[in-house]
Amino acid sequence: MNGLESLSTALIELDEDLTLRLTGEILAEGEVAPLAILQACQQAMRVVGERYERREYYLAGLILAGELFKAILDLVQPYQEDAQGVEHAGTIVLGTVAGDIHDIGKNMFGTALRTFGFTVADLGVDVSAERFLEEVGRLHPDLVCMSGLITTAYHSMKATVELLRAHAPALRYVPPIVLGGATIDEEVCRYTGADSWSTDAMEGVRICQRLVAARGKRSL
Ligand code: B12
Repeated sequence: MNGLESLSTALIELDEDLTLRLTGEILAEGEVAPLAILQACQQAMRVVGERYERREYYLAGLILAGELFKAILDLVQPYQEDAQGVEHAGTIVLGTVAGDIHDIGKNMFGTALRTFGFTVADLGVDVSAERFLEEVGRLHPDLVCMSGLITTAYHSMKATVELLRAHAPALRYVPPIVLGGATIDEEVCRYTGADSWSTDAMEGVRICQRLVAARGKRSL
């Protein structure tokens, strides 16, 4: 088993000490890109979720997995490139939608966006459609990005898309809307009426870059 596989197994087994020790060792060796570590851990989180679904893990397992992933992020962050010298790529309003408090993936995506020069207004979690509308009206961003992982989130996303579009005349411009989070797919995207979606932070950044390029970026 290579280092990443061992790390993934340790995270799936919720072995706190081993997970943090292996993360530290892999980072110190410097042979694996920080992003690859996070991608492996993201896959491991899916397995934790599946075990929860099969009732092999309980809520405490989800909570511990979340805490472990945050600790891994803290260890990996200093090794990631920062945005120094990167040209302003556009402005994004980001949030986890109403009824949903999952924020690990949203925060990772926000960090990736900033690394590539985007200015991100992160509204946090459990963000109502009205709050999104308020911030879009205030900031006139290039894009709106919504994160959500539970079924309830799909309805909140749809309600937010509809509210923003209903206010198109007052806003003058409704920016493209991008969805993300482990359980989002094409069907959810179609249901909500959003413009694009991804379950991967880096792919999400590329989608945002393409959408901004298609129209030309705006400044705050
Ligand atoms: C950790 C976790 C929790 C933690 C969250 C801690 C936190 N601060 O976020 C806690 C314990 C709080 C939790 C609670 C619950 N959870 Co939970 N949770 C998970 C778990 C295991 C991992 C989520 C995670 O952090 N993944 C790692 C991150 C990095 O991945 P990610 O979120 O997908 O993000 C990546 C991409 O999607 C992308 N991305 C993220 N956002 C965006 C946005 C845009 C625009 C773009 C482009 C990209 C993008 O970038 C990230 C990096 O690549 C998932 C399982 C899974 N499949 O992921 C279940 C899961 C999401 N949870 C689930 C459930 C059921 C719950 C609860 C209802 C449990 C309960 N009975 O209370 C509650 C809901 C609480 C609520 N109201 O929100 C289910 C949802 C099923 C469903 N379809 O409804 C899942 C899928 C588990 C399962 N398989 O059953 N959970």
